[in-house]
Amino acid sequence: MPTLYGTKGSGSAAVEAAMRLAGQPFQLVDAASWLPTPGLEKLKAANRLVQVPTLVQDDGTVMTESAAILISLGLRYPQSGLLPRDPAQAIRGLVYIAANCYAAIGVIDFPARFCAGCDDATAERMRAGTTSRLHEYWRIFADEFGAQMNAERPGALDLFAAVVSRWSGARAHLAAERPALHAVLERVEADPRVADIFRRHWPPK
Ligand SMILES: N[C@@H](CCC(=O)N[C@@H](CS)C(=O)NCC(=O)O)C(=O)O
Repeated sequence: MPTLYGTKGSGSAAVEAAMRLAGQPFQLVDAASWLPTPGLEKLKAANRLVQVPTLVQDDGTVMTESAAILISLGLRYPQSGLLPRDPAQAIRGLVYIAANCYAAIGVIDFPARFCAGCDDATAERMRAGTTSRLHEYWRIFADEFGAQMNAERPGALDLFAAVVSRWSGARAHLAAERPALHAVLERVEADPRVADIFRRHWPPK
């Protein structure tokens, strides 16, 4: 059985949901760079960036990078509907989220990695600037990819957008600035096939 390394509220939620839609069982190991769990050493061995999601296949093959994992699942399990029949624009959307939105989260979470001799005030300025840019990325995503989103039958792009927009105030920003996309994301999370996964990662307040 494949092993998925991840933890609550992290990007592993998108891969969990995708594996569910693909009908593929997997073992979930609670691990993340900031969590001293028993799974941490194995995560470190599998992924030198110590990031989740990390998916290790039965044969030991390691898959990292959310967009690549989701695309590979969509290709391997075409009946899952994770990718549309002509997947080019969905792949573009997945890479857009990974390259822009997810990367910005890395700066917001760990500013000192990107700033030599970073002091607290500089880290805060980096967070503020990157958050503002992140929200712009989401407005552009709504305008460029909103028409491709499919709340009726969520695929990889829908799941990834729902998960990554959970962070750094993006969802509230979309509610105010792009309510149509916000409504679609809420419906994606409520899909009965994956709703329990979203509720476990982000329990309703
Ligand atoms: N490029 C990776 C980014 C993954 C990532 O940053 N994951 C976060 C959790 S949501 C993480 O593990 N961060 C810990 C760290 O960078 O130390 C992807 O697209 O999957």
